[in-house]
Amino acid sequence: MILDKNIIAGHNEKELAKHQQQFNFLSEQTGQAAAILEKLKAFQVAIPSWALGTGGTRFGRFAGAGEPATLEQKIEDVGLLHALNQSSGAISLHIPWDIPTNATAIKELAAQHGLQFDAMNSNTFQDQPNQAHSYKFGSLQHTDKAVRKQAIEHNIEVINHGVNLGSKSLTVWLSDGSSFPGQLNFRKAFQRTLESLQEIYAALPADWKIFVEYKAFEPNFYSMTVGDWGQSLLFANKLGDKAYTLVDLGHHLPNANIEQIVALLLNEGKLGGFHFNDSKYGDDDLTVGSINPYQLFLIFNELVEGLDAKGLNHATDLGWMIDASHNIKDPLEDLLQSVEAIQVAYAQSLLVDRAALEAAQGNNDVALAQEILQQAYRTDVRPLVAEARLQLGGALSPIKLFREGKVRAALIGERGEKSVATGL
Ligand code: AOS
Ligand code: ZN
Ligand code: ZN
Repeated sequence: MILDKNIIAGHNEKELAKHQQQFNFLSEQTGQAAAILEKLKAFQVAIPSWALGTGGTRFGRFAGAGEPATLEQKIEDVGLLHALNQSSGAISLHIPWDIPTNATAIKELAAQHGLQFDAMNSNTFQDQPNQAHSYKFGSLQHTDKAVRKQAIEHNIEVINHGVNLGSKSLTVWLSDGSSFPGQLNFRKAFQRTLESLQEIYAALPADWKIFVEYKAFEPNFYSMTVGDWGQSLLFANKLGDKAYTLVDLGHHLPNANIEQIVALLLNEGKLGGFHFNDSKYGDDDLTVGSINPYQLFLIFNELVEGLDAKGLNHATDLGWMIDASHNIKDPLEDLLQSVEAIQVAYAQSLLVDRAALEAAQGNNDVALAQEILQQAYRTDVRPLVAEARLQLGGALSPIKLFREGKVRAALIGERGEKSVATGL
């Protein structure tokens, strides 16, 4: 174990005095630290297996050093994150990148690190070696029934892997669509996709959910068959109670009001969960909270309001996942930043004076409503998030300890400089 309890405790000892001062100040200022701490401590964010290596772009990939080459090593990486922040207690796997050849052993290894298996992800956007049919023109939407069948069977295989690991959900992201006008009959493509999804849905265990992820563009550049939340919601509604829409923050057209989308999906009982990331232009390129933390806060503000209104559990009733990977940072540092950004937005949204906001809304007091939100957003809640980590046995300053503890160097020592992660 690269980071044992003593190393973390030693780090915390050095940081404690300064932390205590900041935390006490914040507690006094907000007067509700205890309640927020309990919620923060219960809140876990799943780490995607494919974000543990440096991501590439179509212009190339600059692999990091000591990346996890096997599923076991990916679990070890998430175990390190979880040891540092005590808030990354789950991993989301992608098949066929992460096929668990011995599910029992993999489950045991994950349990040793305190990890659970979050949503399983299927892959029908790439052709795999020895695959009979190509996904060049789509998978679940394909005009050829044999291609659709292959994609359906793959998804069912992913469910089966997930069952063996104790996962409870399947995320389906489709690259299906068209790149040129005239290429596709939209109505028929939708219908074929629906029928394929229905076959996958029929194979879902009773206590599973299926998340239908949407994306506005790329790799198809004229139409995407699940291109926005409306299309996803149509599929989810037609499929049934176990089907939900998944919101990836980077998958909207510019300036979309994501917080409003989220509020309405949640109200319909059809919000399944999130792929958190941030972007300046599109997709899931950047670290959560790195570009638009105010948007993230506004999303959490709707989530907390809606979950509470419906009597739902913040920690367990939605799927909280990260989906981001970029080229130039150490992926583990990047993920520590992402988890912290999510926790900060969550804590800020818990600070919002709900009663006052409701009153301001009722009185159409626009300026006051805005003041109430910004009062919460402009509060530096990082000491609260750090205190939650401390109470759970994590590190007060995870990235600092990651660096001082020379974690990457230790991983390179174990795996070698040239070890490269499978995946994107
Ligand atoms: C693709 O753009 C989607 O965000 C997927 O959720 C995810 O990134 C993919 O499944 C991993 O390759
Ligand atoms: Zn995604
Ligand atoms: Zn994406």
